[in-house]
This record gives sequence, C-alpha cells and structure tokens, in this order.
Amino acid sequence: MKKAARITITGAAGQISYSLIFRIASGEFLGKDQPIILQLLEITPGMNALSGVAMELSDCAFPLVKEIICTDNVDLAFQNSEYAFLVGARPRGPGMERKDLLQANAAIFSEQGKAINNSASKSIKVIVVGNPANTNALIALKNAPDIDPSQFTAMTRLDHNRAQSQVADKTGSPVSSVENIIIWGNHSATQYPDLHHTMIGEKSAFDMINIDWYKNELIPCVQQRGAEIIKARGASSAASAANAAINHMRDWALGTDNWVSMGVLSDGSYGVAKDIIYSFPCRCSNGRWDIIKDLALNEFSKEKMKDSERELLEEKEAIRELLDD
Ligand code: NAX
Repeated sequence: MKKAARITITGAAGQISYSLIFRIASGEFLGKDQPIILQLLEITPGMNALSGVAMELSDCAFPLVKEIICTDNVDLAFQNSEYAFLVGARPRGPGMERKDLLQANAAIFSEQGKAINNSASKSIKVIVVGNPANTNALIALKNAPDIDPSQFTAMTRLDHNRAQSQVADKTGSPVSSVENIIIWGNHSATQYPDLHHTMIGEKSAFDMINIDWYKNELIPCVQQRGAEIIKARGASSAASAANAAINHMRDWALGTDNWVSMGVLSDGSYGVAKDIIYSFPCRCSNGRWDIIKDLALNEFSKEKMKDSERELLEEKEAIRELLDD
C-alpha cells in the first residue's frame, strides 16, 4: 500500500469544493491506488458547513480516504501538505472597488503563502483557483521564499477546456481530437484564447473554422463564459471549475503529452514581462511543467497577449506593498 498523500483544499465548504473534494476522494486526481489525507481549510464562520461536508465524505466510505482534517487554522491545513488547491477567496462585496477586492484577497494569499512556506512539504504543488487567481498565486509565491516559485500555479484550464469544447462542437469533431489550444494571460476577460496552433486530427483548426467565427464569437464566448453561466444558473461555475482543477493538477503531477494552459511565473518567454503569473502553453512530465517555446505569433496574437499582460501588471501594482521582494 502506498503512503497516503496529503492534500489541502481551501474554501472547503464552498460550491467548487463540494464537487472537487468528492472527486479527489474517489481517486480521480492521483489514481485509484493512492490513499489520501484531506486537509480542509475554512474560515471560522464556515466551519459548521464544513462539518456537514465531512459527514457526507465519511458517509461515502471512500476506501482511499485515510483521514479528514477540518480546520480554520492555516498552518495546520498546510502541515506537510504535498498538493494544495487554493479555492477559497473573498468575493466582491457591495461597494467594493477592484482594488479593494485585490487587497482583501492579497491578505488571504499572503497568509497562506507564509503558512505553506512554514508548514508544507518543500515539494508541494499549488494551484490557485480563487480569484483574481493569477495575482493571488503571485502573492502566495512571494510569501513562500523557501519554496521553488515553479511550484505555484494559477488555473486557466477551465478557459482552455471551454475553448476546446466550443471548437469540437463547431466542427462536429470529438473533443479529444482538438489539440494544442492555448490560453494566454490572465484568468479574466482579457485572456486570449489562441487557435493559431490548434489541430483537429491531422488538420489545422483554421482549415475547418472561419476566422470571423473565431474572432467575433469564440474569443468573446470563452472570455465571457463565466458571466454567461452565472446568468443562467444563478451561481458561478462550480463542477466545471472543479473538473479543470483536477485536470490541471493531475496532468502536472502525473504528466501528459497534450499541451495544457497553466498560469505560471513568467520567465520572459514571448516577450511577456517577467515576474507575473501569466498563462502559457505548457508540457508536463516528471512532476514539472515547461513552457512550450518558439511558437510563431502574428500581430493579432501579440496585441491580445499585451492587453492581458498590461492588466496583470496593473493588478500587481495594486498590491505591490504585499509582495515580499
Ligand atoms: P464559494 O463562495 O461558494 O466558496 C468559497 C469558500 O471559501 C467559502 O466557503 C468561504 O467561507 C471560503 N473562504 C473564504 N475565505 C477563505 C479563507 N481565507 N480561507 C479558507 N476559506 C475561505 O465560492 P466558489 O464558487 O467555490 O468559488 C471559489 C473561488 O473560485 C472564487 O474566488 C471564484 O471567483 C473562483 N473561480 C475561479 C475560476 C477559475 O477558472 N480560476 C472559475 C470558477 C470560479 O469563479
């Protein structure tokens, strides 16, 4: 029997976690032969709801779950943790400006970054889902100086999956035949879904779809999909966000031949400013990700990528005093 892996999930009583935790517990993240210990973090007012989630988890009698820890203590939640899903975040309240939202979340993610630094396994892999995800990930990594920055990532996989599915639908192709989608930039409305390298089976995507549909329908659809779901469902994406978080972490931990979009610390590739968390096309193997390099970019792509970079630099400026460098 393998040693149990410790997995931290924050915002554990929230709606994304309500899908995420149960799928992880059933083995969909690390596999059906990997026992796990779940370390679930909530804020104090969420602890009662979390106890209900824990009761349901227990009632599932998942064979892989060796222990469930429910806590509002950040250090305890990250104790020896090897994988962390940072889902909990402060939603925008009435009268809250964008800067207030960035700062409220910056406080949460700097505290969690410090706790990861002090308590987690040095090989921890972190995905930030809570918004603004890219900048929250940057804050967490800056507050964890003893952990390699490559171990902090932000989720743009939901946007990636949305684009993949839309293209499959439009062309009548199986979703698995649509490859090499890229989401560049921020997980926000400035993100840039790029199909210039996308293949559908043996064909280039632009042999099967028209450029007007791409520019005027696909790009805005992916950028606005979250808002469309809120309008229809009365609540934000939850099951699809949980699914994307598992896709991201599973591919990173276990490897994949596919291109995947991940928010990672920019090393200046493609002329993107260094030291922001920016979504790039990546390949994952041996527990690490690498940015896919040297792809050709046309002027349209360069401009869209710059727009998202600009927004991330503005977000960084708004929380500069919380960055520990
Ligand atoms: P919910 O409001 O249902 O749940 C969030 C939970 O986090 C709550 O139970 C709350 O008590 C808890 N929480 C708040 N602050 C915390 C802290 N400091 N420590 C621990 N727990 C804390 O939100 P949910 O729908 O689950 O969404 C969670 C986050 O994901 C939001 O920020 C949301 O904007 C973001 N999303 C990100 C996506 C992405 O693609 N990156 C897509 C889906 C989603 O919109």
